[in-house]
Amino acid sequence: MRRGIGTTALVAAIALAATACGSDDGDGGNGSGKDASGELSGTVTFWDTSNEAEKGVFETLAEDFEKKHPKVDVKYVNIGFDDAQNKFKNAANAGEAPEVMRTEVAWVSDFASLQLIEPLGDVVEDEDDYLPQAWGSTQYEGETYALPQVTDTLALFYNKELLKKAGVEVPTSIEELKNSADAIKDEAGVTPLYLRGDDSYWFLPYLYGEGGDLVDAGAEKVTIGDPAGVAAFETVKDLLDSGVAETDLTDGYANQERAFNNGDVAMMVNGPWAIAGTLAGEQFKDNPDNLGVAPVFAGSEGQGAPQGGWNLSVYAGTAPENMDAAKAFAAYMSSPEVQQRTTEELSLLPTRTSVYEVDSVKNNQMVQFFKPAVDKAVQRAWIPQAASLFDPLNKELAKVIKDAASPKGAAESTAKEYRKLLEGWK
Ligand code: TXT
Repeated sequence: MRRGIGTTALVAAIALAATACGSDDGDGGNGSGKDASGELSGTVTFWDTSNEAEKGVFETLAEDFEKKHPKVDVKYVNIGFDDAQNKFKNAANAGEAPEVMRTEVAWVSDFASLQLIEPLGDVVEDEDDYLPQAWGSTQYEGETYALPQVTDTLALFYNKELLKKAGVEVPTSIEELKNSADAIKDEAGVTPLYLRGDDSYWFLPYLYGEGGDLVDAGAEKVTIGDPAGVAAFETVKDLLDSGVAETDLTDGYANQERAFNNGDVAMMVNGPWAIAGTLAGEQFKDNPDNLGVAPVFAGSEGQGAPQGGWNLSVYAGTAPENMDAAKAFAAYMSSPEVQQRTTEELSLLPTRTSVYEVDSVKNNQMVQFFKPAVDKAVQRAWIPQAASLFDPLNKELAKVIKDAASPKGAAESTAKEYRKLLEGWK
């Protein structure tokens, strides 16, 4: 298998550095991570957060690294997404974190600010091959702390047959969604949209659609409490109260996937990580062309979807004899060859410009949709608190859905919690 340029250059650089260090024992005597022949060696535990549909591919990729480096033992552990951020922090504070961690874009600055992950500026040989928006999430205080793996955003997944049965077009705005709702309910006999009520990441397109955002990091200003924030909560409440959308306050991801895959709803908002699971669903497994993907509908002030994605970071407490192998593994999982495989096998979006030039990637229908979408995804504030902004927002969104808070009250309460998290922000 052809190694990616990045990987070859990296492994050569590490081997050269090791030789320069005069390390030839490989048993960690002077922390080289090289055996007598200069071959990479060591043990790397990799905590992977990929989902059920993805994890088989990521485990195989980890095994393939061992085939390239027989003296490296990679221990693949799938830990799922839900509480992975806390799990890593707790493990790191106990000195037991994995050498390599699949790190969500909002976790890098958090882990780096706590000095839990290793600077990786010496590892990268081809920084200019990364998409700027993906690279941006790896930076903290001018240093590189992670290597990009996949980038993503939210989009509108729709069931072509159900919309055709209703005689409606794919809605490009919330107004069009509302205007087509009766036809979808009456002619196709399903709820038009599943709206995630238990995860406020899915609230962001409604906020961006009203011209708002959670914060203005440049101005160190909390903005969720502004009129756009109120309007976004009002939009969500209106869609649910009018029956245009349905939701759940728990298990939203699974409920959304089941409702859409079974044809109980015509549309859902989701990302590239959901493609594999959706195409295995009852409505699409025998007819993949029945799945359509379009930009998330616009609001009254514009259209927008958030940037998400995943990087690889290396635990700062990695034993010296394992550090070279950990860095080489992180670089491999961020390499062109691995990114090409995760697109070919899972339709995930690469973070490297060079990979988009490969025919199998260029011709992937989901890439053809999602690449323009990620190129215009709304950049988020990669501040250490970025991840923590969702907990208060989740609580207020649930209150609005349960009629336990007004849209205005929810927006103001969220803003108040943010000002506690972001000391000194206006
Ligand atoms: C804890 C944020 C977005 C995809 C697989 O892994 C909380 O539980 C925080 O970061 C957003 O970017 C996108 O790729 C797929 O492979 C605990 O109780 C925390 O995670 C996230 O920042 C993601 O970019 C994978 O692709 C607190 O004490 C926080 N959780 C945001 O998370 C996208 O992530 C796929 O990921 C603790 C959480 O809020 C997240 O949305 C994600 O979809 C993944 O499965 C301390 O504060 C509540 C929220 O969902 C969206 O789900 C998930 O499907 C924070």
